[in-house]
Amino acid sequence: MTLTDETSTIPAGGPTLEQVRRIVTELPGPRSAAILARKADAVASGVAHSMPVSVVAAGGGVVVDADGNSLIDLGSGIAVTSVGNAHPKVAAAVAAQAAQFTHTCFMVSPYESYVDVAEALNRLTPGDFAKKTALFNSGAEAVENAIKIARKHTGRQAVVAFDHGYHGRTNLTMALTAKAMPYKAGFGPFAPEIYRVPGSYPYRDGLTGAEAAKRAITLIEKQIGADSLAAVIIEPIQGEGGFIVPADGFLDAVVAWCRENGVVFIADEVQTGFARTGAMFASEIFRIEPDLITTAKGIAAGLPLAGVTGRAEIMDAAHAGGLGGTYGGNPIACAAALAAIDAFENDGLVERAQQIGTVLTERLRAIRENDPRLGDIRGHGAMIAVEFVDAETGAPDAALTGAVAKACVAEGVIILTCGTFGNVIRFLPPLSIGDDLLNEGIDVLAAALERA
Ligand code: PLZ
Repeated sequence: MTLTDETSTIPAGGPTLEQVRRIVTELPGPRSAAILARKADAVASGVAHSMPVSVVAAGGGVVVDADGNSLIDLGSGIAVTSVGNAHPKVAAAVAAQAAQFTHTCFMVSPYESYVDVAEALNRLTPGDFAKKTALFNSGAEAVENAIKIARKHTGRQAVVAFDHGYHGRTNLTMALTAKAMPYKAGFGPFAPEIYRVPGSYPYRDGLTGAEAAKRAITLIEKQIGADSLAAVIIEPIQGEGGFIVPADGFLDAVVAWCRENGVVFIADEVQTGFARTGAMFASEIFRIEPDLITTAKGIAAGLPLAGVTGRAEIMDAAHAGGLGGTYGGNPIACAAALAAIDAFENDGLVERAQQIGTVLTERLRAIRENDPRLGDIRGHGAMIAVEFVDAETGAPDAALTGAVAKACVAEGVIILTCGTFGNVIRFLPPLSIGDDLLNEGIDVLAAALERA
Protein backbone atom coordinates (compact mmCIF):
# COMPACT_ATOMS: atom_id res chain seq x y z
CA MET A 1 0.00 0.00 0.00
CA THR A 2 1.38 3.42 -0.92
CA LEU A 3 0.22 7.00 -0.58
CA THR A 4 1.07 9.04 -3.67
CA ASP A 5 1.30 12.74 -4.44
CA GLU A 6 2.57 14.49 -7.57
CA THR A 7 6.22 14.35 -6.64
CA SER A 8 6.90 11.17 -4.73
CA THR A 9 5.78 7.74 -3.73
CA ILE A 10 5.68 7.52 0.02
CA PRO A 11 5.54 4.03 1.49
CA ALA A 12 3.02 3.25 4.22
CA GLY A 13 4.54 2.84 7.67
CA GLY A 14 4.25 -0.13 9.99
CA PRO A 15 5.61 -3.67 9.76
CA THR A 16 4.94 -4.03 6.01
CA LEU A 17 7.62 -1.42 5.32
CA GLU A 18 10.58 -3.01 3.52
CA GLN A 19 13.05 -4.04 6.22
CA VAL A 20 16.29 -2.88 4.67
CA ARG A 21 19.05 -0.31 5.13
CA ARG A 22 19.22 1.68 1.91
CA ILE A 23 21.05 4.95 1.40
CA VAL A 24 20.14 6.54 -1.94
CA THR A 25 21.37 10.11 -1.29
CA GLU A 26 23.84 11.83 0.97
CA LEU A 27 22.21 12.64 4.31
CA PRO A 28 20.35 14.90 4.22
CA GLY A 29 19.07 14.32 0.70
CA PRO A 30 17.54 17.24 -1.23
CA ARG A 31 13.98 16.86 0.08
CA SER A 32 15.06 16.50 3.70
CA ALA A 33 17.56 19.35 3.28
CA ALA A 34 14.81 21.69 2.07
CA ILE A 35 12.62 20.84 5.08
CA LEU A 36 15.54 21.16 7.51
CA ALA A 37 16.33 24.59 6.04
CA ARG A 38 12.72 25.61 6.79
CA LYS A 39 13.16 24.11 10.27
CA ALA A 40 16.19 26.34 10.84
CA ASP A 41 14.08 29.39 9.92
CA ALA A 42 10.86 28.45 11.69
CA VAL A 43 11.74 26.32 14.72
CA ALA A 44 13.56 27.63 17.80
CA SER A 45 17.25 26.70 17.75
CA GLY A 46 16.98 25.16 21.21
CA VAL A 47 15.01 22.30 19.66
CA ALA A 48 17.93 20.45 18.08
CA HIS A 49 17.98 17.17 16.13
CA SER A 50 20.59 14.44 15.71
CA MET A 51 19.53 12.73 12.44
CA PRO A 52 19.74 14.99 9.34
CA VAL A 53 16.49 13.68 7.82
CA SER A 54 12.80 14.44 7.56
CA VAL A 55 10.79 11.28 8.23
CA VAL A 56 7.87 10.07 6.11
CA ALA A 57 7.35 6.51 7.37
CA ALA A 58 8.61 4.05 9.97
CA GLY A 59 7.94 0.51 11.10
CA GLY A 60 9.53 -2.79 12.11
CA GLY A 61 13.18 -1.81 12.45
CA VAL A 62 13.47 1.04 9.93
CA VAL A 63 12.76 4.75 9.51
CA VAL A 64 12.31 6.12 5.94
CA ASP A 65 13.05 9.71 5.01
CA ALA A 66 11.64 12.07 2.39
CA ASP A 67 14.34 11.10 -0.12
CA GLY A 68 13.70 7.36 0.18
CA ASN A 69 16.63 6.61 2.48
CA SER A 70 15.79 3.70 4.78
CA LEU A 71 17.61 3.86 8.11
CA ILE A 72 18.10 1.15 10.73
CA ASP A 73 16.33 2.29 13.89
CA LEU A 74 18.41 1.63 17.03
CA GLY A 75 16.72 4.39 19.02
CA SER A 76 12.91 3.97 18.93
CA GLY A 77 12.51 7.74 19.23
CA ILE A 78 14.30 7.47 22.62
CA ALA A 79 12.74 4.23 23.87
CA VAL A 80 9.19 5.04 22.81
CA THR A 81 8.14 2.91 19.82
CA SER A 82 8.99 -0.35 21.61
CA VAL A 83 6.02 -2.24 20.08
CA GLY A 84 7.11 -0.98 16.65
CA ASN A 85 6.37 2.27 14.87
CA ALA A 86 2.88 2.57 13.36
CA HIS A 87 1.99 -0.79 14.94
CA PRO A 88 -1.19 -1.93 13.16
CA LYS A 89 -3.15 -2.48 16.40
CA VAL A 90 -2.11 0.93 17.71
CA ALA A 91 -2.85 2.68 14.41
CA ALA A 92 -6.30 1.06 14.24
CA ALA A 93 -7.12 1.90 17.87
CA VAL A 94 -6.06 5.53 17.36
CA ALA A 95 -8.14 5.88 14.17
CA ALA A 96 -11.19 4.28 15.78
CA GLN A 97 -10.99 6.48 18.88
CA ALA A 98 -10.41 9.64 16.81
CA ALA A 99 -13.61 8.90 14.91
CA GLN A 100 -15.51 8.39 18.19
CA PHE A 101 -14.44 11.37 20.32
CA THR A 102 -11.09 13.13 20.55
CA HIS A 103 -11.33 14.81 23.95
CA THR A 104 -13.70 15.56 26.79
CA CYS A 105 -11.19 16.28 29.58
CA PHE A 106 -11.26 13.37 32.00
CA MET A 107 -11.72 15.81 34.91
CA VAL A 108 -14.95 17.05 33.27
CA SER A 109 -16.51 13.97 31.64
CA PRO A 110 -14.70 10.68 32.34
CA TYR A 111 -14.49 7.71 29.95
CA GLU A 112 -13.68 4.02 30.26
CA SER A 113 -10.33 3.78 28.44
CA TYR A 114 -8.61 5.94 31.10
CA VAL A 115 -9.90 3.55 33.76
CA ASP A 116 -8.75 0.58 31.67
CA VAL A 117 -5.21 2.01 31.46
CA ALA A 118 -5.21 2.68 35.22
CA GLU A 119 -6.30 -0.90 35.92
CA ALA A 120 -3.63 -2.26 33.58
CA LEU A 121 -0.89 -0.19 35.24
CA ASN A 122 -2.07 -1.20 38.72
CA ARG A 123 -1.93 -4.85 37.64
CA LEU A 124 1.35 -4.78 35.70
CA THR A 125 3.57 -2.75 38.03
CA PRO A 126 5.50 -4.69 40.69
CA GLY A 127 4.04 -5.06 44.19
CA ASP A 128 1.15 -7.16 45.38
CA PHE A 129 -0.70 -4.38 47.19
CA ALA A 130 -3.64 -2.07 46.47
CA LYS A 131 -2.60 0.48 43.84
CA LYS A 132 -4.03 3.50 42.09
CA THR A 133 -2.96 5.48 39.02
CA ALA A 134 -3.20 9.01 37.64
CA LEU A 135 -2.44 9.82 33.99
CA PHE A 136 -0.53 12.75 32.51
CA ASN A 137 1.07 13.78 29.20
CA SER A 138 4.83 13.42 29.54
CA GLY A 139 7.46 11.76 31.65
CA ALA A 140 8.41 15.06 33.26
CA GLU A 141 4.80 15.74 34.19
CA ALA A 142 4.50 12.28 35.74
CA VAL A 143 7.64 12.90 37.81
CA GLU A 144 6.36 16.31 38.96
CA ASN A 145 3.11 14.72 40.09
CA ALA A 146 4.82 11.84 41.86
CA ILE A 147 6.73 14.45 43.90
CA LYS A 148 3.53 16.40 44.63
CA ILE A 149 1.84 13.21 45.83
CA ALA A 150 4.81 12.17 48.01
CA ARG A 151 4.97 15.63 49.63
CA LYS A 152 1.25 15.66 50.36
CA HIS A 153 1.39 12.12 51.75
CA THR A 154 4.37 12.73 54.04
CA GLY A 155 3.86 16.39 54.89
CA ARG A 156 7.60 16.78 54.17
CA GLN A 157 9.36 18.76 51.45
CA ALA A 158 12.86 17.49 50.70
CA VAL A 159 13.50 15.21 47.73
CA VAL A 160 16.66 13.23 46.99
CA ALA A 161 17.82 12.55 43.44
CA PHE A 162 21.09 10.98 42.29
CA ASP A 163 24.24 11.78 40.38
CA HIS A 164 23.72 11.00 36.66
CA GLY A 165 19.93 11.08 37.11
CA TYR A 166 17.58 12.40 34.42
CA HIS A 167 13.95 13.24 35.14
CA GLY A 168 12.92 15.89 32.60
CA ARG A 169 13.13 19.49 31.44
CA THR A 170 10.36 21.28 33.40
CA ASN A 171 11.40 23.44 36.33
CA LEU A 172 11.06 20.85 39.09
CA THR A 173 12.48 18.07 36.93
CA MET A 174 15.43 20.22 35.79
CA ALA A 175 16.28 20.49 39.47
CA LEU A 176 16.12 16.69 39.74
CA THR A 177 18.19 16.18 36.58
CA ALA A 178 21.94 16.06 37.18
CA LYS A 179 23.54 17.24 33.94
CA ALA A 180 23.89 20.98 33.31
CA MET A 181 24.57 20.94 29.55
CA PRO A 182 22.27 20.85 27.68
CA TYR A 183 19.43 20.45 30.15
CA LYS A 184 19.86 23.17 32.77
CA ALA A 185 22.55 25.69 31.82
CA GLY A 186 21.11 29.20 31.95
CA PHE A 187 17.58 28.04 32.81
CA GLY A 188 17.61 28.54 36.58
CA PRO A 189 16.68 29.31 39.28
CA PHE A 190 15.68 25.75 40.01
CA ALA A 191 13.10 24.39 42.43
CA PRO A 192 14.21 24.31 46.08
CA GLU A 193 14.47 21.37 48.49
CA ILE A 194 16.09 19.05 45.93
CA TYR A 195 19.27 17.29 47.11
CA ARG A 196 21.64 15.15 45.08
CA VAL A 197 23.69 12.24 46.37
CA PRO A 198 25.98 9.72 44.64
CA GLY A 199 24.33 6.49 43.55
CA SER A 200 25.94 3.28 42.33
CA TYR A 201 28.12 3.29 39.20
CA PRO A 202 30.07 0.03 39.52
CA TYR A 203 32.33 0.62 36.52
CA ARG A 204 33.57 3.95 37.90
CA ASP A 205 33.12 3.82 41.70
CA GLY A 206 34.18 0.22 42.30
CA LEU A 207 31.80 -0.01 45.27
CA THR A 208 29.51 -2.90 46.12
CA GLY A 209 25.79 -2.15 46.20
CA ALA A 210 25.83 -2.17 50.01
CA GLU A 211 28.78 0.26 50.15
CA ALA A 212 27.20 2.63 47.64
CA ALA A 213 23.88 2.54 49.52
CA LYS A 214 25.63 3.25 52.82
CA ARG A 215 27.43 6.23 51.27
CA ALA A 216 24.13 7.67 49.97
CA ILE A 217 22.17 7.01 53.17
CA THR A 218 24.85 8.53 55.38
CA LEU A 219 24.80 11.72 53.31
CA ILE A 220 21.01 11.84 53.43
CA GLU A 221 20.93 11.35 57.21
CA LYS A 222 23.69 13.86 57.91
CA GLN A 223 22.84 16.58 55.39
CA ILE A 224 19.04 16.41 55.07
CA GLY A 225 17.59 14.27 57.84
CA ALA A 226 14.97 11.59 57.27
CA ASP A 227 12.34 13.67 59.08
CA SER A 228 12.50 16.32 56.35
CA LEU A 229 12.57 13.91 53.44
CA ALA A 230 9.41 13.27 51.37
CA ALA A 231 10.84 11.11 48.61
CA VAL A 232 13.84 9.46 47.02
CA ILE A 233 13.58 9.28 43.23
CA ILE A 234 15.80 7.12 41.02
CA GLU A 235 15.77 5.41 37.64
CA PRO A 236 16.38 1.68 38.34
CA ILE A 237 18.76 1.80 35.35
CA GLN A 238 19.83 5.39 34.70
CA GLY A 239 19.00 6.30 31.10
CA GLU A 240 20.30 9.64 29.84
CA GLY A 241 23.08 9.45 32.46
CA GLY A 242 24.68 6.50 30.66
CA PHE A 243 22.61 3.32 31.09
CA ILE A 244 24.16 2.88 34.50
CA VAL A 245 23.14 -0.39 36.12
CA PRO A 246 23.51 -0.17 39.92
CA ALA A 247 25.45 -2.86 41.75
CA ASP A 248 23.40 -5.68 43.28
CA GLY A 249 22.06 -4.75 46.66
CA PHE A 250 22.08 -0.98 46.11
CA LEU A 251 18.44 -0.39 45.23
CA ASP A 252 17.00 -2.81 47.78
CA ALA A 253 19.08 -1.21 50.57
CA VAL A 254 17.80 2.25 49.62
CA VAL A 255 14.21 0.96 49.42
CA ALA A 256 14.56 -0.68 52.87
CA TRP A 257 15.92 2.55 54.37
CA CYS A 258 13.04 4.55 52.84
CA ARG A 259 10.52 2.14 54.29
CA GLU A 260 12.07 2.32 57.78
CA ASN A 261 11.98 6.11 57.65
CA GLY A 262 8.58 6.78 56.10
CA VAL A 263 10.15 8.13 52.91
CA VAL A 264 8.34 7.51 49.61
CA PHE A 265 10.54 5.55 47.17
CA ILE A 266 9.80 6.60 43.58
CA ALA A 267 11.13 4.52 40.67
CA ASP A 268 11.28 6.59 37.50
CA GLU A 269 10.60 3.90 34.89
CA VAL A 270 9.85 6.38 32.11
CA GLN A 271 12.71 4.96 30.01
CA THR A 272 13.04 1.45 31.51
CA GLY A 273 9.35 0.54 31.61
CA PHE A 274 7.24 -1.64 29.33
CA ALA A 275 9.40 -4.63 28.37
CA ARG A 276 12.40 -2.45 27.45
CA THR A 277 14.78 -4.17 29.89
CA GLY A 278 13.54 -7.72 29.27
CA ALA A 279 11.12 -7.41 32.19
CA MET A 280 7.84 -5.54 32.13
CA PHE A 281 9.47 -3.09 34.59
CA ALA A 282 13.15 -2.84 35.52
CA SER A 283 12.22 -2.82 39.22
CA GLU A 284 11.50 -6.55 38.81
CA ILE A 285 15.15 -7.19 37.84
CA PHE A 286 16.29 -5.74 41.17
CA ARG A 287 13.41 -7.35 43.08
CA ILE A 288 12.19 -4.02 44.45
CA GLU A 289 8.62 -2.85 44.96
CA PRO A 290 8.61 0.94 44.64
CA ASP A 291 5.96 2.96 46.47
CA LEU A 292 5.35 4.98 43.30
CA ILE A 293 6.37 4.29 39.69
CA THR A 294 6.40 6.86 36.91
CA THR A 295 5.82 5.65 33.35
CA ALA A 296 5.64 7.26 29.88
CA LYS A 297 7.49 6.64 26.56
CA GLY A 298 6.77 2.99 25.64
CA ILE A 299 3.33 3.02 27.27
CA ALA A 300 1.46 4.40 24.25
CA ALA A 301 3.78 3.73 21.29
CA GLY A 302 4.38 7.44 20.66
CA LEU A 303 1.12 9.05 21.69
CA PRO A 304 1.72 11.44 24.60
CA LEU A 305 0.76 9.61 27.77
CA ALA A 306 2.36 9.16 31.19
CA GLY A 307 1.35 7.69 34.50
CA VAL A 308 2.02 7.68 38.21
CA THR A 309 1.10 4.35 39.78
CA GLY A 310 1.57 3.29 43.37
CA ARG A 311 0.31 2.39 46.80
CA ALA A 312 -3.35 3.38 47.02
CA GLU A 313 -2.93 5.15 50.38
CA ILE A 314 -0.12 7.32 48.99
CA MET A 315 -1.83 8.01 45.65
CA ASP A 316 -4.99 9.06 47.52
CA ALA A 317 -3.14 11.61 49.68
CA ALA A 318 -3.82 14.40 47.18
CA HIS A 319 -7.17 16.14 47.72
CA ALA A 320 -9.89 15.97 45.04
CA GLY A 321 -8.97 18.39 42.27
CA GLY A 322 -5.33 18.43 43.36
CA LEU A 323 -4.13 16.33 40.42
CA GLY A 324 -4.99 16.65 36.76
CA GLY A 325 -4.52 18.73 33.63
CA THR A 326 -6.50 19.42 30.47
CA TYR A 327 -5.11 16.56 28.42
CA GLY A 328 -3.86 14.00 30.95
CA GLY A 329 -5.11 10.58 29.88
CA ASN A 330 -6.41 11.86 26.54
CA PRO A 331 -8.75 9.24 24.99
CA ILE A 332 -6.66 8.77 21.82
CA ALA A 333 -3.50 8.26 23.89
CA CYS A 334 -5.38 5.80 26.13
CA ALA A 335 -6.61 3.86 23.09
CA ALA A 336 -3.01 3.66 21.85
CA ALA A 337 -1.83 2.54 25.29
CA LEU A 338 -4.40 -0.25 25.52
CA ALA A 339 -3.34 -1.54 22.10
CA ALA A 340 0.35 -1.28 23.03
CA ILE A 341 -0.18 -2.98 26.40
CA ASP A 342 -2.01 -5.79 24.59
CA ALA A 343 1.07 -6.22 22.39
CA PHE A 344 3.47 -6.09 25.37
CA GLU A 345 1.49 -8.78 27.18
CA ASN A 346 0.48 -11.06 24.32
CA ASP A 347 3.07 -10.77 21.55
CA GLY A 348 6.11 -12.06 23.45
CA LEU A 349 7.80 -8.66 23.65
CA VAL A 350 9.42 -9.23 27.06
CA GLU A 351 11.12 -12.33 25.62
CA ARG A 352 12.01 -10.44 22.43
CA ALA A 353 13.71 -7.73 24.50
CA GLN A 354 15.78 -10.44 26.22
CA GLN A 355 16.81 -11.92 22.86
CA ILE A 356 17.79 -8.49 21.55
CA GLY A 357 19.89 -8.02 24.68
CA THR A 358 21.69 -11.30 24.04
CA VAL A 359 22.45 -10.43 20.40
CA LEU A 360 23.70 -6.93 21.25
CA THR A 361 25.77 -8.01 24.24
CA GLU A 362 27.44 -10.91 22.42
CA ARG A 363 28.32 -8.76 19.41
CA LEU A 364 29.69 -5.91 21.54
CA ARG A 365 31.73 -8.29 23.74
CA ALA A 366 33.27 -9.83 20.62
CA ILE A 367 34.30 -6.36 19.42
CA ARG A 368 35.79 -5.56 22.83
CA GLU A 369 38.08 -8.61 22.69
CA ASN A 370 40.29 -6.69 20.24
CA ASP A 371 39.37 -3.15 21.20
CA PRO A 372 39.97 -1.97 24.77
CA ARG A 373 38.35 1.39 23.97
CA LEU A 374 35.07 -0.36 24.77
CA GLY A 375 35.48 0.16 28.50
CA ASP A 376 32.16 -1.19 29.72
CA ILE A 377 29.22 -2.98 28.12
CA ARG A 378 26.12 -2.92 30.28
CA GLY A 379 22.35 -2.89 30.41
CA HIS A 380 19.45 -5.31 30.36
CA GLY A 381 17.28 -6.53 27.50
CA ALA A 382 16.86 -4.04 24.69
CA MET A 383 18.50 -1.30 26.76
CA ILE A 384 22.22 -1.90 26.20
CA ALA A 385 25.10 0.58 26.08
CA VAL A 386 28.83 0.71 25.60
CA GLU A 387 31.00 3.23 27.43
CA PHE A 388 34.02 4.37 25.40
CA VAL A 389 37.27 5.17 27.18
CA ASP A 390 40.89 5.96 26.51
CA ALA A 391 42.44 2.50 26.41
CA GLU A 392 45.44 3.60 28.51
CA THR A 393 43.92 5.87 31.15
CA GLY A 394 40.29 4.70 31.27
CA ALA A 395 39.21 8.34 30.93
CA PRO A 396 35.88 8.93 29.17
CA ASP A 397 36.36 9.39 25.41
CA ALA A 398 33.58 11.65 24.18
CA ALA A 399 35.44 12.50 20.96
CA LEU A 400 35.61 8.86 19.88
CA THR A 401 31.98 8.35 20.85
CA GLY A 402 30.89 11.36 18.80
CA ALA A 403 32.95 10.29 15.79
CA VAL A 404 31.55 6.75 15.83
CA ALA A 405 27.98 7.97 16.24
CA LYS A 406 28.44 10.45 13.40
CA ALA A 407 29.80 7.75 11.09
CA CYS A 408 26.84 5.47 11.91
CA VAL A 409 24.39 8.26 11.17
CA ALA A 410 26.03 8.95 7.80
CA GLU A 411 25.67 5.28 6.90
CA GLY A 412 22.02 5.10 7.79
CA VAL A 413 21.97 3.82 11.35
CA ILE A 414 20.03 5.82 13.93
CA ILE A 415 22.25 5.73 16.99
CA LEU A 416 21.92 7.68 20.22
CA THR A 417 24.62 8.77 22.61
CA CYS A 418 24.19 9.49 26.32
CA GLY A 419 26.16 9.69 29.55
CA THR A 420 27.25 12.45 31.88
CA PHE A 421 30.61 12.47 30.08
CA GLY A 422 29.08 12.06 26.58
CA ASN A 423 31.02 8.83 26.06
CA VAL A 424 28.24 6.25 25.86
CA ILE A 425 26.47 4.85 22.80
CA ARG A 426 23.14 3.35 23.73
CA PHE A 427 20.99 0.85 21.90
CA LEU A 428 17.23 1.14 22.23
CA PRO A 429 15.89 -0.69 19.17
CA PRO A 430 12.18 -1.22 18.65
CA LEU A 431 11.29 -4.72 19.83
CA SER A 432 9.89 -5.26 16.32
CA ILE A 433 13.37 -5.13 14.73
CA GLY A 434 14.72 -8.32 13.12
CA ASP A 435 18.07 -9.88 14.05
CA ASP A 436 19.41 -9.18 10.55
CA LEU A 437 18.98 -5.42 10.86
CA LEU A 438 20.25 -5.49 14.43
CA ASN A 439 23.41 -7.28 13.30
CA GLU A 440 23.83 -4.99 10.31
CA GLY A 441 23.61 -1.99 12.64
CA ILE A 442 26.39 -3.44 14.79
CA ASP A 443 28.44 -4.22 11.65
CA VAL A 444 28.27 -0.53 10.71
CA LEU A 445 29.30 0.45 14.25
CA ALA A 446 32.22 -2.02 14.21
CA ALA A 447 33.47 -0.68 10.87
CA ALA A 448 33.17 2.90 12.12
CA LEU A 449 35.19 1.95 15.23
CA GLU A 450 37.95 0.42 13.14
CA ARG A 451 38.26 3.61 11.12
CA ALA A 452 38.08 5.92 14.14
N1 PLZ B 1 12.47 10.32 33.23
C1 PLZ B 1 13.98 8.41 33.13
O1 PLZ B 1 14.32 9.11 30.41
C2 PLZ B 1 12.98 11.30 29.12
C3 PLZ B 1 14.74 12.86 27.18
C4 PLZ B 1 15.07 13.37 25.87
P1 PLZ B 1 9.52 13.38 28.90
N2 PLZ B 1 14.19 10.89 28.49
C5 PLZ B 1 14.42 11.39 27.15
C6 PLZ B 1 15.38 14.83 25.92
O2 PLZ B 1 16.54 15.17 25.62
O3 PLZ B 1 14.48 15.62 26.26
C7 PLZ B 1 12.79 10.93 30.56
C8 PLZ B 1 13.47 9.85 31.15
C9 PLZ B 1 13.28 9.57 32.49
C10 PLZ B 1 11.80 11.35 32.70
C11 PLZ B 1 11.94 11.69 31.38
C12 PLZ B 1 11.16 12.84 30.84
O4 PLZ B 1 10.18 12.38 29.97
O5 PLZ B 1 8.39 12.59 28.32
O6 PLZ B 1 10.60 13.73 27.91
O7 PLZ B 1 9.06 14.56 29.67
